[in-house]
Amino acid sequence: MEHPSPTTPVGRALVPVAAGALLLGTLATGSATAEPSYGLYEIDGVSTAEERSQIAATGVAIDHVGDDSLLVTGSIDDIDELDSLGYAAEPYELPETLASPDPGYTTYPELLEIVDEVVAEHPDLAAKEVYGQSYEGQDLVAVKISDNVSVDEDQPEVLFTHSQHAREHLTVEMAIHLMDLLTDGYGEDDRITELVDGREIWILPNVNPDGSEYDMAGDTWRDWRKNRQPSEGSSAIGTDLNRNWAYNWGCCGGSSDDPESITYRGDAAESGVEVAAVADFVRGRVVDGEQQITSAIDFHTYSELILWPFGYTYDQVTDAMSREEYDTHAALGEYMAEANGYTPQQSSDLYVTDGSINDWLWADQGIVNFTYEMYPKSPAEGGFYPPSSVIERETSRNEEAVLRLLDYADCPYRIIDEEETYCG
Ligand code: 0X9
Ligand code: CA
Ligand code: ZN
Repeated sequence: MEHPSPTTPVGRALVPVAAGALLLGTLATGSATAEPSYGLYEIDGVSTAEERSQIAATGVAIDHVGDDSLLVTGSIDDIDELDSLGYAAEPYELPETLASPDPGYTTYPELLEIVDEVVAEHPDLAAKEVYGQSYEGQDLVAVKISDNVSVDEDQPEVLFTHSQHAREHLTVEMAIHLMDLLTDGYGEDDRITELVDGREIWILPNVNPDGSEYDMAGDTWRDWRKNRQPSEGSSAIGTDLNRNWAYNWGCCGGSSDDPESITYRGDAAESGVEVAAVADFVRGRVVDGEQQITSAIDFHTYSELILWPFGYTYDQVTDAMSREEYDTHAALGEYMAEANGYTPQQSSDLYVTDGSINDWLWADQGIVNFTYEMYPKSPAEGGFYPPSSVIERETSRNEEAVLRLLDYADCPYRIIDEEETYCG
């Protein structure tokens, strides 16, 4: 069933729409419809991770952490709950430069064409694998990049996942940039040639195509985060895929059990069809009892951060994360951050989340892994919707950082000089 767009059609991509109009239009639809209405709010006087986690536990998404303030996306109900906790949230207007859907960003049909082109141009280096279907039945595609790409060679594997969150379109551009870098750079650049020869690289360029398409399909961006799957017993649409992973799912107040919430964790762990498909794909990389993927990055926007597990707890060391394992994540995260200028930290330093991909990839699969929160650093630079003119600069910016992860993929523990213990 289709629901009317909350905003007045003004002509796709031609007429920039002021952010205030978007916000008011969104709020005006009320909270009882099947399309929950989310708004952007600022909360002042918040400076600790504990306060931020308490705020996130109401079901809002924390979009940005400032020195003494927060930006959140949430429903009116969430804002009422925050008010009763003593947090005053004020509607926040994005800068006027926020554009309506910008044709410089790649749509899902365009992405599928690009994937086919890359594979056609580099048949020995790049291969496409359909690893499942989205809720709406679109193909979910993975691109493998390696020498002898059609053979499953015994080489360390690296995973890049993109666009769990629909509105984080710059992450899809990052995937395209990596595909081009690793294929066009092969035979041109010695380091890239060696890495493509010695690794098997999996790029999942958009794990939430239904959400992306929905976010782009209106006359203004829709600020959509979740997938497009209905929930049991509710007319609300969408699961926050990065709260739906099967490690300590829903454990710790880091997600919402309300289908209307923008951080809804889903009806059960892996109930999100796209999460189940990616999780099956990852489990499928276990060969002879050994997970082939050693390291991974999950790309998000925004705030310019490199984050590592765990997100469900503030503790660094747990039964599932030894001191050396933690130190490996921190050292690799810091080493990559030197290259791109992002801020490295444990993900719960920001706020507690549960059911995130980071926690599952590490605790369930033993994969050393990171979340990148890409450009911009602040909402004033466009938040989730920077102009497409930044794409080339902000994707190139991560080349060296990504190559550093690929360098260490033979044995991430090498970065703390523990390759003999862990990889010997
Ligand atoms: O909340 C998320 O899922 C990620 N941020 S976003 O603004 N892209 O939605 C951050 C995930 C990393 N985990 C934690 N911060 N715990
Ligand atoms: Ca190979
Ligand atoms: Zn995200």
